Amino acid sequence: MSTSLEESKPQITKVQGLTDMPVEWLRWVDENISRGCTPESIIDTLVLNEYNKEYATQLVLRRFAGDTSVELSMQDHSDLSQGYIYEEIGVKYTEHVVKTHDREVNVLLTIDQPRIILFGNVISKEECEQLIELSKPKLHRSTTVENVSGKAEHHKNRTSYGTFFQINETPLIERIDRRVSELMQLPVLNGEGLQILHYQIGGEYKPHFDYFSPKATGSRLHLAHGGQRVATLILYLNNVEEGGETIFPEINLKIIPAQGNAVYFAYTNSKNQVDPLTLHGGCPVLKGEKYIATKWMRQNEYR
Ligand code: PD2
Ligand code: ZN
Repeated sequence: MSTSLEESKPQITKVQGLTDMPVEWLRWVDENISRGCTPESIIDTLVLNEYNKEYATQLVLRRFAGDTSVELSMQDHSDLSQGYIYEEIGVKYTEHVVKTHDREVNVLLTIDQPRIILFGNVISKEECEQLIELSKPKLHRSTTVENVSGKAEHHKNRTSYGTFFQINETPLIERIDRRVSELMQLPVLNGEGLQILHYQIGGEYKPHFDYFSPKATGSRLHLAHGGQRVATLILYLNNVEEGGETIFPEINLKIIPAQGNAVYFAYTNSKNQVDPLTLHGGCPVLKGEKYIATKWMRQNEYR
């Protein structure tokens, strides 16, 4: 992360409370976002430069979400208490067992804000093993989306190896695509292809959002096909001896990978707002290895 703001530093008002952020610092925040820095690292630097933590957090999360209009004056700050409007988006199960066409899935944990569900028994041990074996010959270093150009790039924030399957590519993928679509209550065709990810020791995916930053120029290309991403399902294909948890740092939630379980989260409402509380990451694997399958669902049919 670049922190070379030495020349502009003297002009910066050191604040204890909330105030406007000088444009040089706003530019610095945006540059570091497009470079792929984590929100935490940017916030930490702002705090080191005596910005109020809450102010810095709100500003950085908003700009990550693409809201570059916020200069966060004192008046603006009153809006922050409202922020993302929670609607009845995504899936909400009241029953403890959900029946899909071929499998009964357990609901293990639910959170409303942000909308998160932990499922158990989503996929069998045999299916997990088959997915892993099918993916092995075609795993490649994973990429991230660069905010300005929208191009896929290798990035130190994401050190997994992955591959995508086409929708309904094989009978196994077809069965899982259908089950996942039933659980997520969105059409199979709204899904991006099932992605398999493999993390070796030290492999991680630093905290990020799965949605495309609504105002970043690099998002345009991605939003043009199928619209915004609305929800994610991460299926755990093996048990990890140590590390490899999926974390939601904004709400201090850590999901331990357990074969057959899956974590669901939804983040886009009908106003096209995206929920910054769904910031999430994959912790470094400390012992063993980690395989997951990820399904990203779009607003519309994805092609
Ligand atoms: O591997 C994970 O736990 C993880 C964490 C964050 C996967 C993803 N995001 C993803 O595939 O989007
Ligand atoms: Zn993710």
